[in-house]
Amino acid sequence: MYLPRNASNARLREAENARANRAQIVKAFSHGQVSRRDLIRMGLMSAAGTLVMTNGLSVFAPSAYADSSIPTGAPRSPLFGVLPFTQPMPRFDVLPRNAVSTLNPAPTVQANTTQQPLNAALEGVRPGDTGPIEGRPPGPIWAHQQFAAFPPQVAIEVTQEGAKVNNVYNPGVTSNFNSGINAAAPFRPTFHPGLPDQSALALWTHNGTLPPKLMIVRYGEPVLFRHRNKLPFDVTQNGGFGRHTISTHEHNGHHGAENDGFTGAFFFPGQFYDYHYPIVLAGYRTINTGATDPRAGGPNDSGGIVNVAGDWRETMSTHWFHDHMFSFTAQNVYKGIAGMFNIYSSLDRGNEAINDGVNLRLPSGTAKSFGNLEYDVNLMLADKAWDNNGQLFFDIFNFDGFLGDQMTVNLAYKPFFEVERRKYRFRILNAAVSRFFKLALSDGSPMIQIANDGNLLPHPVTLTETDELGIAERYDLVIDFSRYSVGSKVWMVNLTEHEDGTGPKNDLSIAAAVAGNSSDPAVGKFFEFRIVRNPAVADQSQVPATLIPNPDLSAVPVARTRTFVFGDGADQTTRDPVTSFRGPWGIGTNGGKVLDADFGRVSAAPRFGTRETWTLVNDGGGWDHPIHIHFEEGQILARNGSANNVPAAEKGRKDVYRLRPDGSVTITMQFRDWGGMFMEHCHNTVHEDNAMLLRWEIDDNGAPFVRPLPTPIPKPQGVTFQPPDDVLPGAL
Ligand SMILES: [Cu+2]
Repeated sequence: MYLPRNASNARLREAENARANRAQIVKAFSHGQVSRRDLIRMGLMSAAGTLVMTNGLSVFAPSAYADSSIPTGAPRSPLFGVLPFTQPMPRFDVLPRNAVSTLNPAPTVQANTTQQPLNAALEGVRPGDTGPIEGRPPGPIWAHQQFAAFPPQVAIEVTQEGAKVNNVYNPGVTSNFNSGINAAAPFRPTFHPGLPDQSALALWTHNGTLPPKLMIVRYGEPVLFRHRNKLPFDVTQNGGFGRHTISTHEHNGHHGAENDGFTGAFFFPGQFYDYHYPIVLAGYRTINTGATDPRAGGPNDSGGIVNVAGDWRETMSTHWFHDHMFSFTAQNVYKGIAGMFNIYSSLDRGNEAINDGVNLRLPSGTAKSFGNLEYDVNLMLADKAWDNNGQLFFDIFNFDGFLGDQMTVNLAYKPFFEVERRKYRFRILNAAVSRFFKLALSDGSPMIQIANDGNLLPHPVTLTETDELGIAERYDLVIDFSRYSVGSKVWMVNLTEHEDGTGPKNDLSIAAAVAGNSSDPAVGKFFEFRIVRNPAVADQSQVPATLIPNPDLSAVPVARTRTFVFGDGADQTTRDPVTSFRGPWGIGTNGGKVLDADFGRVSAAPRFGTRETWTLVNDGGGWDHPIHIHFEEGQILARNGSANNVPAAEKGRKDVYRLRPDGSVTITMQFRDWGGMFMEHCHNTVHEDNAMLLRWEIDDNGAPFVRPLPTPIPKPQGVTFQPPDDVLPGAL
């Protein structure tokens, strides 16, 4: 939410007062000092959960200053004199890959329930209480599936922590591939060196530091990813928004549910949670079980391939991981708890020189056997807002969605990036809360899209403007800078204009966006490429005409079809204080009522080993909902009923499906290899949190699974289980 450029001083004051008033309510609400019921009684909130149209409070209240059609909420974030394109874009901070033996305590198949004294500042803790050191739900159902078959070979540890200086920044490349940044220098927690540092309560990140973290893995090398929650014990120590309990989702991991970051399997400050990522190809139990096809594999340490079982056409590449705390995902991700995850394979080696007939030789580098980052660049796009002190600001009472007014790349305000005259691969993540981005180069030059979401496309798509990236979508774009001369510049431009969080309002032409006249401050140039030199070694990378074809499902029967309608005006039929939430948004399943989220409700339970076809329907109202389905990559069969409506860039496997206004998407997925409870939700995380999310599960693969699964209820003293609050008719 933002004010127009020409807003009067009086209007700015009004907006700042409204922002401050809302921030007070948000704070009181997040601290538990007032309940939703209290707010309703005070006349500040409707029963549906929306803030009422009170002048001086609501972003939608009619203003005394009718100088704009754009809803206001906050004055523009102050820039403290900082100009765009004056700081280098930091490359991601690569997480160290350690021996599993370095983990203390050693990882266990079932949650480690060794007791520890609990900090009395935690909610519901009395002096003398103890609780388990690991927050994973205990027992066989939440044990690591196939742990003996896929023992971890690499350990990666990370914390969730308040902002602090980074003294161990590892960009994975030398300084000349990081725009001259001296990685040995302390890296401050700020969006720009000229802006104030973020406080430890305002910004929460992995390891508490910037830049955001990158995890590097490969097929055939299972990973144990240990998360330690070092957020404040006192729930009120949150800088006004954010929740100190965490569940880390690997988006879109093909792993057992115990590793998926289920929204109700959250853990508390002082606890750790072990996520086990076997990094297997889907179908490993039934396809290529002898691991004889070198296209199904991962890179070894000497340029060769380690074959693995599974379908090579299920190879994935660009993932991300982020908090998935029930009803607090938007706040926690916005606060900084998000990283990226590159998966290397025999096809996508991260070494452009290896010419073995399997490697696609995409832009990357040549120095290491795999995972070269010189020309393979992760970009995390996110719009942010900050208050008069420069501290992150979030408005949790805008249930349409939250928009920031300042563009960041890798959490740096409008940076520049130095490139050589050659091809680069950019793995672009839309990490916004509610904003869509349509990307172009300022001079209208072509880009080649090679991947959508976690997956390389069947064929690359050359374009001058991308589609609108939905929240959580990934677009891998190859840009060839050899067309530019040394010393020149070109900018990445956002063409999609928002007026509010409902979805894209308007797509501008490149010229109109570059002109900078949009009333949406996130439109226009936000990222500068500086072409600084010729490559020292000739560009050996390629973009083959065929990348990864889709798995052939023609012989797999469709066991079930289901329909999910995403809309507002949702009902809630349960009252569980932990699992059930109220909000305007919801999902209707198979013709039933549109329901608010309850992670204790089972909405669908596909049979293990089957294929289903799901149709996701937008209930209308001009909204766009980017729907994420956990666990299995899907293929889009049709948009609005026809395969002809599926654009080329959506013809690969996907995990986020934009519904588009009044649209529907028909997808097909297989449910195999792993079990447990997963989710389906809108990835406009404000919609997700309020409460457009449902639980589905694979629960019929025999012991330890039971049908339906018991719901975990996390407490600092340990996770208990209760029967589902609800099982929708036809779910099982
Ligand atoms: Cu939505």
